[in-house]
Amino acid sequence: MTKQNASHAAAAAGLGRRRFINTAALAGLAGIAACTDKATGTATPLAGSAPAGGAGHGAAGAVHLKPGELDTYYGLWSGGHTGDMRVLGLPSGREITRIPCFVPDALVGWGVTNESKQVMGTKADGSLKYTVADTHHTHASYKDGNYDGRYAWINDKINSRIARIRLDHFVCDKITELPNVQGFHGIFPDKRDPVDPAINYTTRVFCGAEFSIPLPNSGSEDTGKYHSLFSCVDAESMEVRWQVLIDGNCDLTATSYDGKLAATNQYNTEMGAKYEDMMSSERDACLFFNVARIEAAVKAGKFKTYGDSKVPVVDGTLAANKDAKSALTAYVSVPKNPHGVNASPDQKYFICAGKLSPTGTVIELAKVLDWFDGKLEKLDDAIVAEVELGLGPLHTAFDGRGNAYTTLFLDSQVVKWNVEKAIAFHKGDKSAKYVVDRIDVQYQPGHVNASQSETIAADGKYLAVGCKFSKDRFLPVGPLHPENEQLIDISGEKMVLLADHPVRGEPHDFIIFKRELLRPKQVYALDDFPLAIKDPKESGVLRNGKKVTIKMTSQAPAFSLREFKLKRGDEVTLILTNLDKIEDLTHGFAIPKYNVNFIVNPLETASVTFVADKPGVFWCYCTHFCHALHLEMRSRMIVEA
Ligand code: CUK
Ligand code: CUA
Ligand code: CA
Repeated sequence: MTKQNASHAAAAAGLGRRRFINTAALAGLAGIAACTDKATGTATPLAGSAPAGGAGHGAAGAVHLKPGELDTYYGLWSGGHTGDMRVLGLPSGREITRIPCFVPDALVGWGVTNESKQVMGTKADGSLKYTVADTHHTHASYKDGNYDGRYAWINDKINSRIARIRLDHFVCDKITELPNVQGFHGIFPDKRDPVDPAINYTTRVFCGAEFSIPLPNSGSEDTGKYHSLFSCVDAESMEVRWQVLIDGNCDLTATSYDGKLAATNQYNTEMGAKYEDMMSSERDACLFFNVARIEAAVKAGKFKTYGDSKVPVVDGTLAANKDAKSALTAYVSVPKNPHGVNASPDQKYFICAGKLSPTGTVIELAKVLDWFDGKLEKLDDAIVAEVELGLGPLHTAFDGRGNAYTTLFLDSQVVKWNVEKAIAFHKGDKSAKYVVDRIDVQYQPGHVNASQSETIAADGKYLAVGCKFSKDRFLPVGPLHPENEQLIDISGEKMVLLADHPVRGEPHDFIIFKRELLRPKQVYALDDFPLAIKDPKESGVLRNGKKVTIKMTSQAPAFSLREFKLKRGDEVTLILTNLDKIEDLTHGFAIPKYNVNFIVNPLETASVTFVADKPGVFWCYCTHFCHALHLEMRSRMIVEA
């Protein structure tokens, strides 16, 4: 089959296959007795080449931890529409916590306290700028090619924001809104500095914008003038360092281990406004960025700015980057509306999954660098393999033993394939059997990730698959199903399905890392908070006209102020420091009818600001169970009319 035919076949089969799967699943429900594995009770409506359940396999026991037994891996899961990051323990799949980022959270008072509102961003009247989000991708900071446990980042596609999570406290401490873009999607930190060898850790985070817009965004209908930008955010300051104006759009993002290259796959090189136009070409691109050259261009003043933004924007369009020796960007042609781009742990390749083409494309990074150096004449020769994998390939993970695992959205499978064998096959060795195994998943899988996958320490133990549908996998709960996250044992030659766990929609992406790499602190330091009230004796009500500051501390089972008096109309800021310093001794503080509730962890300080507009007596109470006298832990707010 020629590449062109293959793409057509895939696109056509794709639309048909999806219909088939949906009806097949329904048929599966109707005829469940006929297709239920008696031993496991697992419905297997899809016929496949691999067992759908882990029956009879010793590995299945691995996910059932005994009470009190700890997981061996952390999973950082994107929270989807809930705008948070979820922390799972693996292999159990237990959700341990959620870290609110973009959307208010009632447990901790995220979006209620002044400190969290400052991180989230407010309007002039003090209310939150945004209260919706759509997170897709989460990645963590690196040192020497492995996770270093400092930070994680997560994107909000709706409002083009990037949030940073401090992994010492598991809290979001900064959010940046990217200028000049819409549909910020892919995200990936760099793994070292391209110029200074001493900087062997993450200092940049790359962000791809999926939608193209007019610059400035004037509301123009002429899509010929629309643009996407690729952004670089400083990992420490979280300011946008620079952006690149490109042809086509961005989607997912990957970075090389030497820090020299970042890339994004492009599915809309056509710059179409309708999906038919976006899939009209047989090939799109994987777009590479030469990080050192871009930063040199910025330094030399070769940039523009747009509108109010001061961020330097360099020209990465095709026309301006024809000369390899000075090019900032390189557009490598890959088949039809590619999806994920992933960096192999051997540091050599980026793999682009074909989506509308049934292929995976392997791009050798050394050859892309050769092109930039003028040593490789044809950029497309950087492609060392383009092999058929199955229908609807989306994302790829790695086991550190030379194998790649790619999700096939339309085939509802994960395919395990050997990268070097695929390269041999592509070179002409037709005896090279690069497909090692296939496993059916339930159902259509999007993201996939393996333990430590995109690090030099990929350990090939577990593979998690984010399945977009969960028909007949869990107890019915009405029209909205959870997604089905499946865990697969990849330690052997054949993949073995270990477990399903439901997650609230829709995570998209996640990373899995060894628990030793994270050493979170359980208790804050008082000095972490400038407003900290270090001694209960500092408590009190300070009045300055209508402005009132209440200082309070908590020590189980009491707040330092048993009551406090306000006048109607006072503008109140209440500061609460939890002086309990014992691990896990958290207090809450709720004010009825004032829409206030937040928590303070051991030695944490938080504040809220409100107008005392309702006269009366209000029992402020502790909302977090802390003590046998938890219910008695209160303070009385008296607002005089
Ligand atoms: S995208 Cu969702 S399955 Cu946003 Cu990473 Cu591929
Ligand atoms: Cu303090 Cu409950
Ligand atoms: Ca396209």
